Amino acid sequence: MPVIRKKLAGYVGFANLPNQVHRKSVRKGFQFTAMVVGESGLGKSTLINTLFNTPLYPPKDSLPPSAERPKTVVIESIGADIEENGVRLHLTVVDTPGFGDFVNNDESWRPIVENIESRFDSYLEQENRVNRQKIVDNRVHACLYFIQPTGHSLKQIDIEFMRRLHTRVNLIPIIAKADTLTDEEVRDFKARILADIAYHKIHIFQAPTYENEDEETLAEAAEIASKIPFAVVGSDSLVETADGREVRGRAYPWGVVEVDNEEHCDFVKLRQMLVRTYMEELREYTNDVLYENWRTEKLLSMGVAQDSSVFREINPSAKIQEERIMHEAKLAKMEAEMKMVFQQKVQEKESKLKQSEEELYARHKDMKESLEKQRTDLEEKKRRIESGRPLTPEKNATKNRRFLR
Ligand SMILES: Nc1nc2c(ncn2[C@@H]2O[C@H](COP(=O)(O)OP(=O)(O)O)[C@@H](O)[C@H]2O)c(=O)[nH]1
Ligand SMILES: [Mg+2]
Repeated sequence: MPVIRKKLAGYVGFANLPNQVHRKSVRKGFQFTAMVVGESGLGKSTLINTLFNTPLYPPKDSLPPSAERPKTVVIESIGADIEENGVRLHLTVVDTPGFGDFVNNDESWRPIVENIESRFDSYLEQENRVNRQKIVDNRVHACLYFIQPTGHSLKQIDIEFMRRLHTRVNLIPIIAKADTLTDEEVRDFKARILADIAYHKIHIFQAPTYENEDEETLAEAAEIASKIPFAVVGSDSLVETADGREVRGRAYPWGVVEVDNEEHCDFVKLRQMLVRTYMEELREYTNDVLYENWRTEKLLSMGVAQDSSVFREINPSAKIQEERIMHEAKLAKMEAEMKMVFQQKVQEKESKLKQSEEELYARHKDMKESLEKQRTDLEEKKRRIESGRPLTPEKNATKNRRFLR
């Protein structure tokens, strides 16, 4: 499975992610893995290229008729590092060419389930390591399931696939090549697909709504939800419209179907859901529900009884609270350390001052003493002069004697 690394250009929309998540993940960058499933020729590769605004998939080499076609579903993944407004995203697209292309497709879903579970396995294995700092999250966060634009209803293989996969991955059903259907056909087809999905109790990804959200957010969520299954048109080339605009789209004798025009298809809404609005929700649901359920099943099947004190559910608000407490403790520690350093400095300064004060005092004392001595000496001299006695008796005595002579 070769991983191709590319620097991508062009606006995708995930720079909006900081609004969705913790700053920490922004610094580290995101890992997001999307899987595309559907029969060959439904436009999977084209849509991925359209979605990420880049030729992630090179044009297909058409196989010569004599060539041996693979007999199983081949799973390939392509990776790309995208950066937008300083937000890094490591995107992996898992493609499943060959799905549904066989005479007997009864087990087409099996290699895909195995692939998804082996990614859970790898995550579990990393979680169990002593050092869990560098966990690489290769779990599939969203699975775009391409439905053939028949205009009838879901086929057996679609139902089978979704039934097998809905407990393991966020399913996002998509009507491929919607430009081959009229608006009316799309509307009816959508209704029938949703009815089938409900009838078979298939769980597709539903955007969560929270209380106390503003009207705009609620309206956006409702708008996105109303488009499921997204009827999409993919194109990696630009075409000219009748009014002379260059757009991504598909040209027909009767006109141009524009990929980025919400009147023409649901591509913009799909991208909005996948990348801008719900990338973090998809990651969270994968981690908290899909992966957690798989892990519990796996551990139970291995005979490990669930100890609720060990496998406690991760509650996001409790986690934020925990992080906040830890952050506050860190701040308090820093403050205490700073206080200590400050006190030490003050003490040093004080003892230095005291020392120089003592020195000054000693000098002052010396000077005062010597001044005192000088003063008493002078007073003594003064008294002697006043009393007429010689200042220095012995010396003056000889002098006087000489004088007297
Ligand atoms: N009409 C129409 N054709 C498309 C659309 N998307 C892709 N195609 C064409 O369908 C063919 C198969 O596309 P490809 O992306 O290779 O399909 P994949 O096998 O599912 O990966 C190509 O000729 C595409 O140009 C679409 O939205 N509408
Ligand atoms: Mg392809």
